Amino acid sequence: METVYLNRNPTAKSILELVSSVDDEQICYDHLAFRTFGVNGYGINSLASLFLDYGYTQKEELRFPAKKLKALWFSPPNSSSQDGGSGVNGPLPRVFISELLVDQLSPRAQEIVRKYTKKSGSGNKYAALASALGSLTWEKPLYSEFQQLAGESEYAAWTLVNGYALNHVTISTHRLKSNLRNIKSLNEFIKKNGFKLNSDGGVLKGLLLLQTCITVLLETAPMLALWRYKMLKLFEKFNASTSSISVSPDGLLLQSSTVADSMPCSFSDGVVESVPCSYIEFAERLVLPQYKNLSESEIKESHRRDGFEVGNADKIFESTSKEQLTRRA
Ligand code: OOG
Ligand code: NI
Repeated sequence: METVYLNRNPTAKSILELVSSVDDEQICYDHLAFRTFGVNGYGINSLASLFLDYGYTQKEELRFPAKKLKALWFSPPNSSSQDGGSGVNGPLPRVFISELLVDQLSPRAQEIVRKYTKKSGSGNKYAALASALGSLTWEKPLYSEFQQLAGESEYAAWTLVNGYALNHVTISTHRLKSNLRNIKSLNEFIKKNGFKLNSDGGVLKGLLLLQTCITVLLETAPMLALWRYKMLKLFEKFNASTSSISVSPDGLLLQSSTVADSMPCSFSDGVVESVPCSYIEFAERLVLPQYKNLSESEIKESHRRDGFEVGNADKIFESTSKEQLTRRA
């Protein structure tokens, strides 16, 4: 799966090379992520079964009502045999799999998704194999069908042309050794080298900040200390958002991602058009408050913030959106 991903996504490949040119010891993957159609047995479970059979454990569910998505994440079995290598040869990553709630789409969009999953035969049984081979388990669609889906759900259009391909790998920044272990420094480094990061509209966020400041001011007007504290927190969060980093409400999970690469796709009607492929993500998991007195050398992955966050993920999904792909750097 990683080989297919690196061959198709020059940005992800270059960034991994760039990071290892500075931090040559080991690059650990925090997680791997996949997208699926939640219909006729083609959903999360079609891919999850392989990981479950190899000892992964199912964890929390995440819901994205506006995007009509649901996701599950899986934690890896404890294994120390692989701890020395890089990438897929390193410590086992978490796995994040989402599915489109196809029943909630318009009849026309449902028709397209159901048409291709039906044509796939028993493709869902070989989801992981298809991902590793880089093949779709259904035929290439018509360009008009791709466009129709894209108008309603960019996730649906992405999945129709990319199938079970790895959607992204995530570099675990806190497990790096150089100053890139700080996600902020890593982001600056990536931007300095000419790569574009996924960012959510800065201007809108600015207005939102102003509005929130006024609300907080009104709420806490007689309590100066509290007001100062709340403002400080607000600005911290705002700074993170304008530098493309998503922060979980507890402040312990920090994530950012690149904008997806594009590839020409030959549709079944002969049209060749560029479509979004995959991107690369960065995650920094901070040490949980109850372990903050441990020394640097004592801190293990299990002492850090685990899991995923709906707010962060909601933004990361946009890494393959047209808005991000066509945005000026
Ligand atoms: C997954 C987006 C969410 C995360 O780490 O929260 C995500 C996707 O784009 O399919 O990767
Ligand atoms: Ni991710």
